[in-house]
Amino acid sequence: EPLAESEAPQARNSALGEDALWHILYSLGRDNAHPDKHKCYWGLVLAVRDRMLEKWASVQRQYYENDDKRLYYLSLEFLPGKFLRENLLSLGLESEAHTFLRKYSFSLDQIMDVECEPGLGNGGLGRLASCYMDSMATLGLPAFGYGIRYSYGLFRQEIRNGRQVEMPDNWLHEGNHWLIPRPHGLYPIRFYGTVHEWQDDDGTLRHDWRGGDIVMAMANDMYVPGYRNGHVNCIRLWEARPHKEFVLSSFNAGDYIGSVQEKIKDENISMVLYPSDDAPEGKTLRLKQQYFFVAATMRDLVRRFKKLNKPWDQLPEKNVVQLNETHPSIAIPELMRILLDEELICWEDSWFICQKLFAYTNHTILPEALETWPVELMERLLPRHMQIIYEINRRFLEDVRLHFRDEPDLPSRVSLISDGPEKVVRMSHLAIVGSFSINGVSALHTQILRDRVFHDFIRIFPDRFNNKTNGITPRRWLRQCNVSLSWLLSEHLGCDWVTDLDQLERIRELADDEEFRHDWEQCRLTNKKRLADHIEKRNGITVNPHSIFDVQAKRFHEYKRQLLNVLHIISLYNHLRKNPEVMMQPRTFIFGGKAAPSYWMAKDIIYLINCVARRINSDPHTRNVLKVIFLANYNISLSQLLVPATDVSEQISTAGYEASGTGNMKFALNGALTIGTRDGANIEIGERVGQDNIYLFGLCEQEVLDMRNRGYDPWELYKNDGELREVLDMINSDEFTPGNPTAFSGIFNSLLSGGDRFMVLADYRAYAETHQRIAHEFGDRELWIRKSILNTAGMGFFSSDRAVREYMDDIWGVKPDV
Ligand code: 26V
Repeated sequence: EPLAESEAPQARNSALGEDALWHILYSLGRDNAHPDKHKCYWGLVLAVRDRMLEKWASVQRQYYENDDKRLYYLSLEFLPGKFLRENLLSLGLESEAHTFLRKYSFSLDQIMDVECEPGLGNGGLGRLASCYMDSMATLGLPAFGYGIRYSYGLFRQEIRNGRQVEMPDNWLHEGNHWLIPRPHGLYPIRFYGTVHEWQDDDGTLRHDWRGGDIVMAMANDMYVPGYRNGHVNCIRLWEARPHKEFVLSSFNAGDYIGSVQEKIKDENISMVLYPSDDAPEGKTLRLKQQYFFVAATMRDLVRRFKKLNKPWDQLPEKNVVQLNETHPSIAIPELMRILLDEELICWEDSWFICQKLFAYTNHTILPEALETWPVELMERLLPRHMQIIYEINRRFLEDVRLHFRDEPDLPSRVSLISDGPEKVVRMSHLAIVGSFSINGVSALHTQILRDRVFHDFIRIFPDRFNNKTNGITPRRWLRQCNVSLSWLLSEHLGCDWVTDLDQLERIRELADDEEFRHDWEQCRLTNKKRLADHIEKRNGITVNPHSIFDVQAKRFHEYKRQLLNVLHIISLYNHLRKNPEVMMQPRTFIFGGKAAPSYWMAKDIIYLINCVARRINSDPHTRNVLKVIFLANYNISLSQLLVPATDVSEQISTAGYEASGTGNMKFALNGALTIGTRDGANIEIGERVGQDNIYLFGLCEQEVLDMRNRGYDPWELYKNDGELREVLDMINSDEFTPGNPTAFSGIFNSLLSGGDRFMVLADYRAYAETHQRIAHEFGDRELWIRKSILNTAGMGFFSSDRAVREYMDDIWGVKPDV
């Protein structure tokens, strides 16, 4: 908690390098005479950390003194990427770091190899949380991130014989000094147990949750500096620790091994991130993770609030909680439990406080991704919460019946509990009923929430729904990952674009300047060569940096339609083999992404890509014009290499399925042209960069619905499109898997039989034609570079600074404190 002014630490005034050397000896206990790159890295980390900590301490004090309203951002996932370069940049310490490293002949790039990346998220949702944390610090908001310190992040992906193999990501094996453990002041978190009823002096019925198992929650803090503004915020990640008393009682009973086993079981809760970014697995451990981190977080919030000595009704005036998806939505009944059972506040007042405190962001409309939990499980694991959920529901449905008398079906549709063979709690309904704000993440997505997914709720709570189109941080996704382009931009614009991305508009006129276009192209080429080197090293394949770098990098999912991309690549290959004399624009197709370990279809698609790649890359007739690369273990670091080197960005989900996409923004910001469907934020990107500078194709969301209603018949397309048929027949033969003709029959059937939900073939022709246009226009260098510049120029809107400002003004009501 905030230090009193007199105890405030003195700001460091020694040189960064001096401190690094000091830390190598005194903090790490290593000889600092001739530090190797590991020592230099760790020494630097500690020296940078000192500078963040002193700022953090003074910022905390400031929040307290200014009685600021605080934002709590609750997320089961964060994907911050590597820290060192980002933190040096934000703190303005880059050149000091270079000076230090030069003394020992290391570059920052070499040093960065030592750092491992925290993979505490699956993809878009976790990365969004990190972009927002960066913007909140840069805007100087009193904001606190909360999540779990998983011992194992998302699995490391290896490709063996073309197939994905999952390896554990033991990211903490060397320790991690960016994370500060706080072993003092742990919170006990209860599971299972029973609810006891009692009457207070006024005869009011009270509840008390007792017994069960206790697990301790320990904080690990990660710091997020704002960009050159002296501001530092914190992401608090909870780690599960064994409960001492519990262990002791078993010790006394003489069961030594048994008690140690219990201890290990408790630590399981924060052991590993669930590696699926859709279909929730419905496992008890996952629900335990959710409650564990939420309960510890709410304890922190309540503890800080109590120190202010304010009446409870001011809790929502001094705090706001943003729920990243429904994963932390158990926070709503948890706060109710605290207010009702511990603070003895009446239901009406407690519920009033809750509904003013919480806000919920939805990130998906895939029905299988909407979270539910069996009532039976909830009743056992969190008996008091289940009672509270029943009561919330009872009162809510009573209200609904009263206001919508002529709609007898409405209550069952909006109920927090669904009937069916197994009763489940619908977490999205809980989050909607318990929040004052519900937002989608792109204009189209929010519209779909209004029209379809949450249509009933729009009528019940018309004022709660709003849109906040996603954004990305320009610090990591331009300034840091694309140094050459950043310099060029700053040369013409000054440096303010880093925190005011709308400034990029001013390069629009430079698109007509030949010299600028030349410089632009050189930057892009530098980045492409760097990627080509990486591909050579990792995949042993030489690619032509002048070819079109066409990239699809994202999680593997049928709705994202990596298959559409592969089908087209195969047809290009066929075309080339049949017409060896035609000149074709050389193309390099690059894939990256992980499949959930139990998602067999997605893993087959990865296998197909690798088989097609092997075949095409080894064909001497086509190898100068066509290459297919699968980059293993796609993560933030790899993305930072890929994004600035991409010419064509593939954003080809079935319209209506991708809530927003944020990769689409990263590529376009760095001057890639998008080939995309009218889905998620692609639509808004088109509006900002101009329709001439984006390649939108295929069915729009309404057309997808219409076609589904009319009856989608992929066989018809198969029969009528000879080129497509040939490709599909190749997949359904041993063409890419000699001797094994059924390797891809699952994929073949998914596209043709059973009416493919994602309608891959429906968009095939439009997609292929659009690619033809792209190849043609890429050949016109002036035209292409102009379009590339206009993409960057138009992307200012997609800064996470803009997005966070909208959240701040429309939802949170917090103010910058810098
Ligand atoms: C996540 C998880 C995580 C692990 C366990 C099971 C489970 C079930 C559902 C979900 C929902 C994930 C939703 C998600 O990641 N959505 C993505 O969010 C991005 C940021 O808003 C957005 O850009 C992507 O379009 C959207 O797919």
